[in-house]
Amino acid sequence: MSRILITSAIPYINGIKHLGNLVGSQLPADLYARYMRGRGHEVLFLCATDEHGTPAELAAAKAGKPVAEYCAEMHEVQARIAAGFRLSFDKFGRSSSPQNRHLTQHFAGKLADAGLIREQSEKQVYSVADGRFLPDRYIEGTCPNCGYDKARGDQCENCTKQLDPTDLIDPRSAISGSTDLEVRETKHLYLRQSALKDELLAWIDSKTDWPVLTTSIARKWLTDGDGLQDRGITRDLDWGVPVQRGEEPWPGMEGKVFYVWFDAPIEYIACAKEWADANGEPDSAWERWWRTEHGAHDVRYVQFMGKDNVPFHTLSFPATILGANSQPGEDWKLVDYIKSFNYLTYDGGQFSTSQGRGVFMDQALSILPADYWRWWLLSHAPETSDAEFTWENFQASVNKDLADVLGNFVSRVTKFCRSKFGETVPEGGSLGPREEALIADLGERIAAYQAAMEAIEVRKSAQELRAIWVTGNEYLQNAAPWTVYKSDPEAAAAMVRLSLNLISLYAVLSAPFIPDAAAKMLDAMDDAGAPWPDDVGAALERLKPGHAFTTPEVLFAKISDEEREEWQKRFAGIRS
Ligand code: B3M
Ligand code: ZN
Repeated sequence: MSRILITSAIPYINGIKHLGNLVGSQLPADLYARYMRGRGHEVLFLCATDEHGTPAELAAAKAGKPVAEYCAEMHEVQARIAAGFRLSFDKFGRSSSPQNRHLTQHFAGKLADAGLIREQSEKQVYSVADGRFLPDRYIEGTCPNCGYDKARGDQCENCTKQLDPTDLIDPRSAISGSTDLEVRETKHLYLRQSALKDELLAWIDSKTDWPVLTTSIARKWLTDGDGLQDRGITRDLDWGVPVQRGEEPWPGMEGKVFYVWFDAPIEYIACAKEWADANGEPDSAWERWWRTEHGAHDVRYVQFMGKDNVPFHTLSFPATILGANSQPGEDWKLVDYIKSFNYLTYDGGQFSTSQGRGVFMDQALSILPADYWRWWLLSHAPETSDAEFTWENFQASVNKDLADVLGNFVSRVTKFCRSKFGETVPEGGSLGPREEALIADLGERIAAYQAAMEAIEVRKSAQELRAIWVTGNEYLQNAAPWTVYKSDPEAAAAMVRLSLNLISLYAVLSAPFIPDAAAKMLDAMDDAGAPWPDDVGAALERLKPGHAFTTPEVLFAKISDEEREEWQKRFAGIRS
């Protein structure tokens, strides 16, 4: 048994995420967490809301609410929707927590002690019309790197380059659209990332097993052009973690806060403390996950994120960790594996939060149960390239994979058994060559499924799982117990017994993808707690003759053409 720490990129607080966000971080992280728990490993799965910075301020202003109140409400909304999608976080924390404030100030203090923070007087954009400095996202303009004309002050979402607001060409205020902008003097803290460039490059170079998507983005910003630049880590905002040097005030920095991208990844750590605190556990309970000298040396730490978040996780956050670790007594864990994703597109265009285009998490759950979405999204995860959501494809996958293959198997077996033998596992008969072949085949397929899951190859895992379902269907089709029953009821009983056991086995294997259906299947089989089928033969003899079951309701309803067309229309426009 090993210990696995899993984090998903923490979603911004400023609204409900769309399915593209979900499939790029939280959902595959959940798949992996559920799988690893299923294999008996000790897992700590953390996520949180990312509550600071301009996105939160802007959204609160739009909602006409004080920002703290807005964040508290939206955190509850996001937590409820996450629960609806069965995201099995051990803790869904908040980056505005006292724990994160404390840790963020702690890291800044250690980085300063290490000589990795410098002060810089700089000229910053001030909007005369808005009466305030315009940091980050309050400014839009043209990217100096790729020419994209809607680049934000913190990053260009087109080419992923990290930017500073003054880098933008033709800047305008995102609040008022005003171009009446002046440059005024203000003082900020900079993280000297450039001093860590060689260390970071060596670290990335050592990650030969990482997805190319992850390492290529990291290498690009480490080696391209002027390479890794120092980053401003403070802002002239009210909402955020107040700038302090550990417990001490930071002279000259009064009234400023840390930049949201400085404190957000530190929330991965703070979230573990939030988790321990909520359970009344001492610090040692979370430190054994995060501090190498406190027991975390053998923890495997895996992060999940969309490709636009990769630079912050391969450069900025590791710079924070490496820099702090140069100080005595600091022993923070670096990530061991970063799984990143391309984008999911929607019906020929982009999903867009700002434009309200696509299907959002709450809307998805309002029309169909979580499992339907989980299955489609994970089996079409944008791993090696972007993937497209279309309603036709969604309908086809749900109807074929879930209803025709898995659902149909469960329904046929249980109904046939009920009609011929009653709702108990029948006795008599024995396994023949066909069953031996099935067991051997399943053994190989399950090994392939496990290998894909361990490698976090999400699409491939889904294909392997589907192949396992198909194998059972084919067995049933060829064995045809309904025909055999007429001449040899004992032989038919053995086939049905094996098939009923197969339902439990399918439930256990499928639970990481479709947890609700898996729970229903185990419930029907009265087999909650069925273990991972390390030995397929033994797993298929677990439910003994005489064991009672119930015939489940339809597991997956098919999506009709009328429904598909109706949803296609309903979600064609822009969310208001
Ligand atoms: N909140 C971006 C996002 O929601 C950002 C991720 C932070 S991870 C530390 O996609
Ligand atoms: Zn760009």
